[in-house]
Amino acid sequence: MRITFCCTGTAPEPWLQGLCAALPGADVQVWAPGAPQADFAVVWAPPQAFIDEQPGLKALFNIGAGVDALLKLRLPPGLPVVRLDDAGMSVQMAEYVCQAVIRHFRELDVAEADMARGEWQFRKPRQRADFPVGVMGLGVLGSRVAQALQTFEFPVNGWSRSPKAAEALPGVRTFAGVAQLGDFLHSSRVLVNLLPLTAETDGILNHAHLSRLQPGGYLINVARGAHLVEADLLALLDSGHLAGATLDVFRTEPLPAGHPFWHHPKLTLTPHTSARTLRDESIAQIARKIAALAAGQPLSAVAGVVDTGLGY
Ligand code: NDP
Ligand code: OXD
Repeated sequence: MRITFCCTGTAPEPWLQGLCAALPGADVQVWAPGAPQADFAVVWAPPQAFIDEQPGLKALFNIGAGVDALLKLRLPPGLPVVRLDDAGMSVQMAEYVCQAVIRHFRELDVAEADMARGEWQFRKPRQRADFPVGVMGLGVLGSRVAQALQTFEFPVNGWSRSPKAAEALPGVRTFAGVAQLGDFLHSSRVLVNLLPLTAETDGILNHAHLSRLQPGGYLINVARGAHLVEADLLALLDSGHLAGATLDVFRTEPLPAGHPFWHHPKLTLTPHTSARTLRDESIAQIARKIAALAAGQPLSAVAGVVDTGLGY
């Protein structure tokens, strides 16, 4: 079995060693133009030339959860695309989002600024009930985040494309589809975005939607920069309808010098780091799936197969 590795911006050696160790007997090579045909590919943002030169692939394994960049390429019809299914990302996302919600709710940012100025000030405790958190996207990451927020006793709402059974997310008030988006937003003060970037969700964090959040709203965008209409966020921060935002992802990454987000007093920024791809966990997961497919198991036996029509 031949496996080709084509991951832009990733040092290949440790991945090759890990894949070879997990799949003894497999021939694992870094892709270069003109490389021999492989059975399976492990990819992140590969060039179109890679896809065009590898028509014999049986499946593409993406070393991330989001496949928006991969699906922009012209892929052969029917080529299975498999994304990372958690692989250690959901716990990272849960800790990142909980810290952002708690930092805002407990006004820890304000306390840190006070102390930096040498001011010792107590503030009146705020009511948790006044900070319902809405999680957009109730998949692998969003559902873990929704559960984690409940351990801190925040009221939690969740929104997805298809309705969720009550027992799937106990304690979470769920909403589904475009018809219930307005009610979901209106019921939330803090909004966490964990949607995939698709034709339907591009620009979904826009003025019309963000202004439906309760007054003093707060945005946490940990999915993709293109979900957010940046000028609309700035306008709602200026008007005071939104109290602030924590942003981990941006339309252009790295965030360009001089961008108005850089020194905005109401924004907390991190460099696309809320849930990192963990190499060992990812190699173990991908190797298990490749072994299953190579042994003749059906695609339905593998978690994380992307519906390329839906875009996630
Ligand atoms: P999943 O595919 O498991 O979950 C996607 C969720 O979004 C599902 O609940 C789905 O609904 C919902 N959804 C999709 N389209 C719509 C729509 N049009 N309207 C309403 N809901 C919709 O993805 P993951 O949880 O694994 O990952 C989510 C995203 O997080 C990734 O696509 C990626 O962009 C981002 N990410 C960011 C990282 C970072 O470091 N910042 C790291 C990893 C991921 P349904 O349940 O009905 O299918
Ligand atoms: C991912 C990411 O999609 O790191 O996995 O953003």
